[in-house]
Amino acid sequence: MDQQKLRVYLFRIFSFLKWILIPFGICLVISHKIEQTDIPPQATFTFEEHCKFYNYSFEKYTVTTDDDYILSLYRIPGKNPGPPVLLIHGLSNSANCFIVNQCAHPPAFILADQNFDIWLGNCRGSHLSRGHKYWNATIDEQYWDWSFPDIALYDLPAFVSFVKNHTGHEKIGMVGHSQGAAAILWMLGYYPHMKDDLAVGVLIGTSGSIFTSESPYIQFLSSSWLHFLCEVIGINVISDWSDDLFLTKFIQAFPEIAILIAHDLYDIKLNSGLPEHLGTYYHRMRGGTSIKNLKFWRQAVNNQSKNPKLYDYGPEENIKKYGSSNPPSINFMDIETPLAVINGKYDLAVPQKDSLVLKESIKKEKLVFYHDEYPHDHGGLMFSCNMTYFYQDVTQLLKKYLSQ
Ligand SMILES: *[C@@H]1O[C@H](CO)[C@@H](O)[C@H](O)[C@H]1NC(C)=O
Ligand SMILES: *[C@@H]1O[C@H](CO)[C@@H](O)[C@H](O)[C@H]1NC(C)=O
Ligand SMILES: *[C@@H]1O[C@H](CO)[C@@H](O)[C@H](O)[C@H]1NC(C)=O
Ligand SMILES: *[C@@H]1O[C@H](CO)[C@@H](O)[C@H](O)[C@H]1NC(C)=O
Ligand SMILES: CC(=O)N[C@H]1CO[C@H](CO)[C@@H](O)[C@@H]1O
Repeated sequence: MDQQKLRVYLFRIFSFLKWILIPFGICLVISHKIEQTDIPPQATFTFEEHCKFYNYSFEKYTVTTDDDYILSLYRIPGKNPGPPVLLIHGLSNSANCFIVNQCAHPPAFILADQNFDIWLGNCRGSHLSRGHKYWNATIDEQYWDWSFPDIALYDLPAFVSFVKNHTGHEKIGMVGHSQGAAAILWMLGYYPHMKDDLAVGVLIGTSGSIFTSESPYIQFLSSSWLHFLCEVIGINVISDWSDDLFLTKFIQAFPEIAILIAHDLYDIKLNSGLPEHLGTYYHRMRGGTSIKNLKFWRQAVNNQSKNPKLYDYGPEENIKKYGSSNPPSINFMDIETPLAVINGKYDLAVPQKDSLVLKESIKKEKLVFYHDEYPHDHGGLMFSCNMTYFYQDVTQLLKKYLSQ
């Protein structure tokens, strides 16, 4: 081989290799940067550590539902515990969402400071609530055979009953965010007699029946191809919590990308938040939810109805499960408990027009408060740097109805 040929040969090899070496080098540099990124201690606190750090007392209980799920229920009694208030978190989340705000006093602490006895439920599927009498969530597929109506009709009543028994209070207050607020609504629509247990339900950032979410993330989670893909691969749980910190560090290392991705649920500019908080929110907030639950929400999106239905298995299976070819439906007009509806005007996940439908779906005399103009988006209702404005209203409502 003469030198000329060798040179051409080497040149070709190099031209080819650069397509591998350059991206490989870039990946190395990026992953090094991510590895070297520091994350704040709050990002990895447990719920208990978080309470301790901010000097709030913490208690933990377990509650078994009528369908054998074993859930964790947290309590922040505050210094001078008065009437109990039960907080319910949203989709694929956990009780963490009520304490993790990094730039303002978080909701659970605001209410504890006002001498409410704060209880926080962790609904089934959340990584803080994976117990079951018979199934192991890690290995038994059956554990994940549930959807939203099961949270509303089993988890919430179990929490309410436990809190009432433990505190001896006849009636408690409830506050829910997003899916958690919808669960309160469904529970009360299905069990109107629970007016005897609840003094007031405060529904934050929820749409009730009509569900036309404009958030790309929510649309992604409810897309049929995603559910199909998960079924094919055999995944039962999505958006799960993990103790791996790679993505958290990635968010911390590349805040511009994180801000862009978070934008549709939590717009940093709107909420005057700091990019370095995003990693903490991301790590602490993922709870995990079942694919069946996402399928349920797709059904809800597809069958827009003022009287929403329980999970639709198809006519034949419905007869076996429910005794009729159509799933039972919920009528919010049956609700006899005072309700407050609170929404943000920049919320893409629950647009104002959905909120207005909810307003019309509840008996006028039971809708004791309605405000859909708070200057927040969906995440801002929990993590805005200015929580005083609307939490003053929440506190006043709870005081008014719990002192009766
Ligand atoms: C918690 O209390 C300790 C002791 O009183 C105090 O030093 C600390 O600053 C408090 N922490 C917070 C976050 O307020
Ligand atoms: C569930 O199964 C996993 C994997 O086999 C195991 O590590 C875990 O201890 C089990 N959990 C319980 C509560 O038995
Ligand atoms: C609360 O007390 C009632 C009456 O004693 C009992 O039936 C119910 O199971 C209790 N609920 C819980 C969650 O402990
Ligand atoms: C909080 O928001 C309210 C309502 O938008 C506003 O009036 C108030 O000035 C804000 N407070 C701060 C500290 O930004
Ligand atoms: C009860 C009802 O109308 N169910 C329909 C909801 O939408 C799905 C499509 O996602 C239909 O298959 C159901 O029949």
